[in-house]
Amino acid sequence: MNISLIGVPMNYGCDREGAQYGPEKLREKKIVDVIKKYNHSIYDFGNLYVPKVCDTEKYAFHNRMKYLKPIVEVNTNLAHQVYSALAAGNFPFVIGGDHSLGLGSIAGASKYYENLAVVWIDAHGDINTDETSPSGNVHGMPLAAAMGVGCTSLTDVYYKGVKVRPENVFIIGARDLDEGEVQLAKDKKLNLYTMDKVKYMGVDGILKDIVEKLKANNVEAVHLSFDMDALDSDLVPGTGTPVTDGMTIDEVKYVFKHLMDTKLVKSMDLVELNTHLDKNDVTAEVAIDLVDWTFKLIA
Ligand code: Z70
Ligand code: MN
Ligand code: MN
Ligand code: MN
Repeated sequence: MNISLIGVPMNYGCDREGAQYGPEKLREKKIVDVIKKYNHSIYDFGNLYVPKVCDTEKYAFHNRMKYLKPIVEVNTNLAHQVYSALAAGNFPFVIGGDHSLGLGSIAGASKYYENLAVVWIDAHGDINTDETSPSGNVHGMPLAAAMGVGCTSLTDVYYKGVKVRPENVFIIGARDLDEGEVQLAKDKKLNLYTMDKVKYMGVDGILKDIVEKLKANNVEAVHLSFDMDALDSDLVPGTGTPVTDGMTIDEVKYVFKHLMDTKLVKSMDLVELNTHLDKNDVTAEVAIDLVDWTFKLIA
């Protein structure tokens, strides 16, 4: 497989120091060599340009969304990089950076694929809007925006309109949802596999459900978006908002394996590694281990 590696050194979406150094840390940990081990051709496109904006300008662009302008700019460029990579027959692998980059990666993938699904593995839903967000942090909003819900400045990134239909949205591992997110998930009938549901149905049970729905919905491609905080807080000190009662590394690997087995996964994000919060690089090492596993699975 030809892999396009795209770094997004951005922390405007989480408003926390440290998330912007994810790409640098993963390259230091030899992410390129790890992927190459499995006979992939990897093209490292480096990091996207992230404009500098002072924190005094946090709300200069919108009164309820922090750093809106640079987030939209970076994501528009990311979307086009992802689209171009797919058009060239490559697998775009986007490394963050905070999860606001989901806006761009989904927009790029959905421009290329008519009937895209998104599998979002995360302790959070990231389906807030500027109206429901308790924080104003845009990394809590990208998946709502991708469904066409929320402020047009986010929903219209790269091109106007809905990027992914709600029935094609699958959230796995959620256990820290805001009130507005619970409501939206209900209203849109999202495929929401909270941690409670994962425990109740088992990882096999939810995978069976997801694979069936991907087939029933005639899904053409899956964009896999992995937030490090899906893992249990004990495993990932180096992420902005660790949450207890999360997934184990083996559970994540098992989910990845069965998703890759569908042959539908055509693009992926790995986000929310925070190098400032990390302890002795344990979270970075976990990320590298998951990258190793992922690219061993991809034919
Ligand atoms: C909260 C919000 C979030 C990641 C925190 C938190 C969202 N729902 N996402 N950490 N990765 O502010 O919208
Ligand atoms: Mn997230
Ligand atoms: Mn999260
Ligand atoms: Mn608005």
